[in-house]
Amino acid sequence: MADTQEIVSVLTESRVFPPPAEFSQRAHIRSMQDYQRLWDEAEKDPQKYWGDRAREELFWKEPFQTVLDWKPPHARWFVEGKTNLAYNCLDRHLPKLKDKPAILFEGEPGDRRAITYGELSQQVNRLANGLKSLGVKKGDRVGIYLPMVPEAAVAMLACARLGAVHSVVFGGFSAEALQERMKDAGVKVLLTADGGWRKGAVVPLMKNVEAALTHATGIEKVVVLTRTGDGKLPEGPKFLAWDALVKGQPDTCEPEWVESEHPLFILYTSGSTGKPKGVLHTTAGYAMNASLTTRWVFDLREDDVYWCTADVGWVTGHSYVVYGPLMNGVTTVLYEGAPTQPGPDRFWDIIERYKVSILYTAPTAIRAFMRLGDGPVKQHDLSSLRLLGSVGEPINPEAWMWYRDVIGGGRCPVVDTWWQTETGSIMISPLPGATPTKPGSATFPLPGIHAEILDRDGKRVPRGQGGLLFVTKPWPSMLRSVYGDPERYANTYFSELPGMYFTGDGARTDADGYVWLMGRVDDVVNVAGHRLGTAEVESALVAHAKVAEAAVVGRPDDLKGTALVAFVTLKQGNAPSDALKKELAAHVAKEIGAIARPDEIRFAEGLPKTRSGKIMRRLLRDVAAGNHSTQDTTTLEDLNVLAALRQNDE
Ligand code: 7RM
Repeated sequence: MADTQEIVSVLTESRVFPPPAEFSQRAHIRSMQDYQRLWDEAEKDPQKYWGDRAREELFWKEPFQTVLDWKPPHARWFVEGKTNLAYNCLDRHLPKLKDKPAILFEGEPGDRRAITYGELSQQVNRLANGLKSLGVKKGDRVGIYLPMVPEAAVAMLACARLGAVHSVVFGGFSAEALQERMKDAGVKVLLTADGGWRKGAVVPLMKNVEAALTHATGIEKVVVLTRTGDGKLPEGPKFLAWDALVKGQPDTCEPEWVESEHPLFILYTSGSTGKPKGVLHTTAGYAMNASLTTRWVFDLREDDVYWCTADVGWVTGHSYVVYGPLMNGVTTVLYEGAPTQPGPDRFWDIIERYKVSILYTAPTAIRAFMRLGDGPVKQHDLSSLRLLGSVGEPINPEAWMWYRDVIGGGRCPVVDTWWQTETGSIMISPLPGATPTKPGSATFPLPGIHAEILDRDGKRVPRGQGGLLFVTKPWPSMLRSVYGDPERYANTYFSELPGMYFTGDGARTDADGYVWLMGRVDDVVNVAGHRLGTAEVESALVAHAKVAEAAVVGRPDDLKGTALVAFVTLKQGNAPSDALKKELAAHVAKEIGAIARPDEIRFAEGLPKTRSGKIMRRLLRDVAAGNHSTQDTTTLEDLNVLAALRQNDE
């Protein structure tokens, strides 16, 4: 791990946006005093604070006696309690919300379905009964490899109803990645589809499943939803049509009342080595935190139409497309396809038609829209929006301002939410009715979340100075283990400072105590003795009028230790030139200081990204250094991008 004792933070942001008065008046948390009161309560008596939240947030079949049993690094929350997550998402709402849309679905080709809470409940129960008929029991692992269709949510909820452990694999992953994950998780039944729609083409899910099954996986049955084709199944006794499985199944299925710590899901995430980690989450603590943070951070109201654009294959899709919104009884929008299919205004069209009130998306998408200009946005009435959220990577102030002004019409608070697959739910974020925001800052940890910026000896770093982001006390939705590898769990997350969760991120606070994320600590570079967060240099570059996107990495340098290499994509209508390189270098020097001036600028048509849109800086480091990477590229969005970057080698 990088030594980040003195990460130099040079980006300063002086704009502050207090929450609009009308927003605060109606909000769940209305002022910084309210926030502070909750924070103090949680700090003073965490057992009481979390115990109260758990009782308020969830239906308990049997109450818990012990709020927390903490034997670092192992936590057990709400120990004796029993509950069921599907019951909390569906059954308890039915008396009031049976006819309210739970899911508004739109397929990429334009097909639409509104599914009420009552209908969703029926579908979940039928599938749960179908899975039972295949022998799926409490604790069995079920794989889910589906496009973004309502059945993905149905599948997750059916597993939760039975106490089966789901492991969703993003539909964009390859056969190889799927096989590796299914094998590691010991999946018995896989729920998939013939295909899904993405960018006007079919994603061949079934083909990938067949390829995965040519290797050992342990999968006994594959249930296939018809989405894109004619419903023909592959040959063999393993395959079964989804429709046939649910047909004639009773639409009631008694929920399995599971212990609080019963495993809920395994979700694979990349680590610093090639082999992905199976992050394990359990039931009650996860559910409580997902429910609470969705309501507080997005300030949910009964009549909200809420749209989180993440795929269910990512943790954001788990917590903020499916479980969080459904536990709160709101209407959640599910869109299958690409943001700019068939045209650059698809998102804005969806928002206008469904009167979306809350939009939660990723900086990479925001920058892509910015690159297309304001035109496509202006064709639509976005006045239904009242709140905007961002997640996945640091959002540069320029994109934040564009999001606020152009998408939000200057009226909607922006919540920049920091969290991870491992944390299960949002950890650092504004509360939109309370927190004055600063573009680019995730602001403050939520009540009860002890996010602290420390040096390697565990000492708090002074304000303004960068350090390592730790969570120093357990929280209910924390991961419980790396599936099948408890040692890796302890080593990856709890070995930097004993008993404290290490996030892998660098961060700083400013003079007002606001938290600024500085990227992964392995993205920190040391240039001529100065440590810089690469995100800050990127942010400066993106602030230039001609730049669409930028990724900055270090390259070994005889003189400076590390030289800065910037990969830059330009906004439409701008051509690469040596003059522009000079202009950009000067711009960074002006924005941040000479220490941050890139030593080399390379123009690119695109940047290599993971399927979830994170720039793969490791790969870029290899390209910058002229190495041919042998790294795992299974999550790379477009291998052509990488080939092109290598060809540009001078
Ligand atoms: C939810 C999610 C986690 C990593 C995390 C950070 C980065 C996420 C923000 C952010 C700055 C944010 N889970 N990250 N959100 N960085 N500001 N608001 O993305 O497991 O896939 O990624 O993403 O580096 O460690 S994740």
